[in-house]
Amino acid sequence: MSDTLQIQLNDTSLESIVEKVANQQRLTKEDGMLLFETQDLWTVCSLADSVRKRMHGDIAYYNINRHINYSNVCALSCKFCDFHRKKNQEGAYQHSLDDIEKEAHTALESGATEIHIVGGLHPWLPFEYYTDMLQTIRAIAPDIHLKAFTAVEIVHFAKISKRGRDGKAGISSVLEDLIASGLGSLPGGGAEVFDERVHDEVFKGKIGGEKWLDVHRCAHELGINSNATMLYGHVESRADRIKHMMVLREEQDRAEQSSTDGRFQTMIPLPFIPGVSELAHLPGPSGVENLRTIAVSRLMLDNVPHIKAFWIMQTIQMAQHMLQCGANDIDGTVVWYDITKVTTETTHQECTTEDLKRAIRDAGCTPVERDTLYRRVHRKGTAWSIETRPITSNI
Ligand code: V47
Repeated sequence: MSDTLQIQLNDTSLESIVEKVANQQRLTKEDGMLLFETQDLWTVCSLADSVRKRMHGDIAYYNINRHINYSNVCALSCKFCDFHRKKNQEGAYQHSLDDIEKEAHTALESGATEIHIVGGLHPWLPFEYYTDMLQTIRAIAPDIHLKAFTAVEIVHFAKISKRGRDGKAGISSVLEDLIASGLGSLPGGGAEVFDERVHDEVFKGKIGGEKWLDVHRCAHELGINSNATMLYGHVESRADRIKHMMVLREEQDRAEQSSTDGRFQTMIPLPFIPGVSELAHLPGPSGVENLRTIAVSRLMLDNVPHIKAFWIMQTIQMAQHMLQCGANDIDGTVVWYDITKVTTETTHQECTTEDLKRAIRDAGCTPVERDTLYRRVHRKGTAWSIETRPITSNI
């Protein structure tokens, strides 16, 4: 038994990690590998749970949101993706601004605090389509936070608006236009795994880790927050996952040491869902690997406040387990989601607030409705207001 944390160790090689966690010391990449390789999963999850409790007490978050996938037409053909279609291919779609307007009205009427917008790299839509989309929603629902466009889309916008896809100036100028149109923060998508071998094997043609980080750095410098994802359980190794986490941790350190206001708020490990992608022959990660990856993320990313178990990809049942293994957020009501489908064939993937709250309570936590920036939402039916003071988290 460790003196400092009441954990029954089955693998004594974890002793020094237990001490470090108890003393709030930073873990090394070697520690990270040990956490991935040990048979003592119980200790790994218990340690992550202790960190989650220290940071957030018994609070776990959900939000009332809606996802909009505006188009699945994409110039890229990432092997893990079964969302993308080529123009004129069966199933290809692109939503008009009228569709977006209807969705904004529905979001407003349902009391959503966030709309999460992402799509493929559409080869022909002009940049104005995206600024118009944000402005259209903003005009209908000025209080709803718009978390929109992955770093991959931002680089694509710099290219189609002829600001150059390589320079930081072009990226910043695109972000400035989007912010002026209503953008509130960047979602974490498109990071995949920061490794060149995996990039070349699975998502060649897409921006790599450095460019992805450039976009998020620009966003942070412009004062908006962002999230980070890691797509795992395909052809990457556990060492690649640790490297990915170390890169994110360093980037967050850099942001903290600089005078920028924006930060990574949330890390979202995304388990590869084979679907009918080109990698459909792979099994995808097991439930146990999913638990472990959430726990290791919590332990390694000591400077990122939130770890999200995205219920759409993890399932609500696994997300509940994850609330006891390091996660403190399960995302929201979602409603429409087209990128992955785990338990359904349709894009209608919705969880009611009652079900989200019950799932959180059953996992032993207290559900708190948050907005995108992790401020408490006070709600009376579909009317809501935000407590401006952030909820304390001991990072
Ligand atoms: O960028 C694509 C991933 C991402 C598959 O920021 C896949 O709060 C698994 O980033 N299996 C989009 N993953 C989702 C995303 C996200 C989700 C929830 C919350 C937030 C947030 C961000 O999904 C893509 C890609 O990395 N993805 N295909 C697949 N077959």
